[in-house]
Amino acid sequence: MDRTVRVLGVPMDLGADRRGVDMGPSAIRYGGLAEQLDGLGVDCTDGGDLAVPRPEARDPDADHPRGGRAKFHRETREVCEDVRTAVSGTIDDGEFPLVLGGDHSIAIGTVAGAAEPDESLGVVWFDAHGDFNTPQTTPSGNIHGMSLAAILGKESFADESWAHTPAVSEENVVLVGLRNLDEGERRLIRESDVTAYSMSDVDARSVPEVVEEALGIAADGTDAIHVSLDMDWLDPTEAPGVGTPVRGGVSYREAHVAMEYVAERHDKLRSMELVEVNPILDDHNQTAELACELAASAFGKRIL
Ligand code: B3U
Ligand code: MN
Ligand code: MN
Repeated sequence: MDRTVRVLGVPMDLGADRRGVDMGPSAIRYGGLAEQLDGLGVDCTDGGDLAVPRPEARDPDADHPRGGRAKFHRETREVCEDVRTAVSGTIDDGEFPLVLGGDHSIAIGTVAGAAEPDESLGVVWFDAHGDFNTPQTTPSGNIHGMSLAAILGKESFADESWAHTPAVSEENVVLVGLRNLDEGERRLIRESDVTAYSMSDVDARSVPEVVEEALGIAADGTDAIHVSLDMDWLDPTEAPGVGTPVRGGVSYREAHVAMEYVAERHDKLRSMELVEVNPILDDHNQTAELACELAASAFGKRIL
């Protein structure tokens, strides 16, 4: 890859219930991200970590101003606005933003930054969960379970300019690997124009087939694509260090093959994020190291 990668850490844990995901950026760096990319000959700079308020110092103020529940709504907006600025600034400088979470609420900022200036952006969202709850449907009030619905301006998010990204249209959004949906988000996904591949689809077909199709849908008629990789997409035997593990995820090899397909699309890939690594729940930093390996595959590492 000829572009310089700029790593941006977002130690965000306001969007999830379990503490520890704020240490994700450090764990991923410690897991060898720069070394992996250097080994590939990819230039890599580190933009450091953005500031995130500590949840203990704030009132979760769970009410969403337009109805429903969304904990730390104001703080999440502030952090996501900073993420947006950092990501769009990186792109303006001709570099590739690789964002390290943090919980998945940060994607609201990453996608907004990647979508500037006013171009169309396709999104592939690798996740066990739909992240398609809204303040109206959420069972938890946690924004990491609502981030994709926020990006698409669903329900209470409709008029929120910090969250809703009109440059992303549902026809170019693809969820891959679903196996845990709440009833309300399930309905919203089915009513929407996003494409959603559950693990049943992956079983019936194959990871290469589904991922190739997913990337094609995201790339179809768009100017660029963003890849959002929630590490709970993988099976917990491979990635135990995540806040909400769900059995029945993809294997180590399948995840690598998927990222190799992402690398094939490098001409269109504008940004990527690795989220939900929780070192407190991890086994010897295994999940963070795997995240680094997967990033290397996404940037063109091959076995032969
Ligand atoms: N769907 C649940 C749980 C959840 C979503 N994303 C994660 N967990 N990581 C919720 O709280 O919305
Ligand atoms: Mn997620
Ligand atoms: Mn998830």
